[in-house]
Amino acid sequence: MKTRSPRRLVIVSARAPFVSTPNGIVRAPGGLISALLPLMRRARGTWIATGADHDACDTSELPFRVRALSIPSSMRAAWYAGASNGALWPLAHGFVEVCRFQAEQTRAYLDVCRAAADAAAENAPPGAIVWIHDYQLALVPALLRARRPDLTIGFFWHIPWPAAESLRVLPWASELIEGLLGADLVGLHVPRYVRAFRDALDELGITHTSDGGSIVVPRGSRAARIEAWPIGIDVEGWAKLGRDEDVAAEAARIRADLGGGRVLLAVDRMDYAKGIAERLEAFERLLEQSAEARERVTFVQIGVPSRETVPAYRELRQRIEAAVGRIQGRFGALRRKPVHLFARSFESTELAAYYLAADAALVTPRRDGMNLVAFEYVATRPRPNGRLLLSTTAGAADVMPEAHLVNPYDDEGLVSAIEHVALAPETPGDAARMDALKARVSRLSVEGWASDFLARLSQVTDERVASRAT
Ligand code: ADQ
Repeated sequence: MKTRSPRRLVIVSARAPFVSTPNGIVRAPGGLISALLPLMRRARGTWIATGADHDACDTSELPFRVRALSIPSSMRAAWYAGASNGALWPLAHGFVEVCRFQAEQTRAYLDVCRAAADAAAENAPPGAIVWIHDYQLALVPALLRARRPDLTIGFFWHIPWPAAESLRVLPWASELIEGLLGADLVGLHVPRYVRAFRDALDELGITHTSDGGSIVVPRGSRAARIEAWPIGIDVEGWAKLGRDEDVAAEAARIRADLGGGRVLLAVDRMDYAKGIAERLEAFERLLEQSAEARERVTFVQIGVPSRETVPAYRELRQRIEAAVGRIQGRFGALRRKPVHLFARSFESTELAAYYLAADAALVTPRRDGMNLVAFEYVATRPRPNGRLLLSTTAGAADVMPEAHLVNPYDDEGLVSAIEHVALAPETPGDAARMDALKARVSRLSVEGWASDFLARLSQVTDERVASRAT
């Protein structure tokens, strides 16, 4: 698709592009921020962040503005730890039993969305493009549309779209959908989620039509479109790290330190949806069953702590640490540690060294909107070696069919899939799979994703204006 530099752009997200650290203000981690920053620099627009710290928003030296909203801490907790991560997140990932719906939290969610919509309305010049991100801000499109019908509004939902059956338990499902339909274009990662969105519209009796792969929902004189826009990563950035001599030397040191056997790697935010505890338990069963695994296989789990104000996340951390301690106690020896857990954030050079060092990456979330680690592992490897084990329930599985796919809910299947990627003798088929995966990932650049989404947003709005004029 032809890309053009977006003009008059406003981005609304829970996270700010910068964070304060003990070493000063630095760019927030993650590919999304890296993709949006160059667009924002060119557009000289405004970035509105609802969950940011104010110190990190003094951007007088930048060609764009960052506005952190002042949200009282109790409201912020009810919106973020409550409605967003205690209700919408588990709902979208199929953990309905974990969901807690509390009226006070729903009110806070609405209040934060309203504050974000007000800030966008005040900061957007006439006819500007506003791009809103993620499930923490799903009501913003309709609230903003009511205040500023002149704007072009895009929304991207980064997590799975919930099945209609799950969505039925959300007391404000209809408000959620109506909130999103305030946008001109709603992006989801894969066509499977677009189909689930269509089911939700059917459940609520909302009229819609199909146009190719997109759903069109008439809303008065305009329409909202729902489409699949698979996100990517900074492919060249990761590939460059993979070719770096220092990174390669560090990878060799890691392998040597781990004893020279087979190395399995997992990298996640510590989140129950990522299946970390179940993966460790499956690895434990593999060690029970296989003497070869006990002798030769080491599993490295890198897990950055996350959302620790939410009880389910604190419990998860304990479960993970208990599993690691148990495995070590049962199968470890003075000079042999079968599992290593790093519960902290890594620099990208460090991560790249681990990606290079690993014979296989275990990307086995219970459910995941996409999963960027699967892409990063593949992109970092200079040669077509290594194996990727990937859950069928991650969005990434839809765009990486050559991975070793596994159903993470099939306990025995998970153990044998881990055994296969760890120990099966290498065949020419392995290189062919990795070559195919590398070709797929090379087409998934996050910068292209962001500029193509914005170009599509301008296009659907131009079509609307043209059809009104005829
Ligand atoms: P996340 O749930 O955060 O994103 P994911 O897509 O895996 O999940 O991205 C995690 C990112 O954090 C990766 O870039 C990874 O390198 C990095 N990371 C993880 N652990 C780290 C550590 N210890 N140190 C440093 N970096 C670490 C949400 C959705 C996903 C979707 C993305 C993008 O839940 O499904 O793919 O948004 O839309």
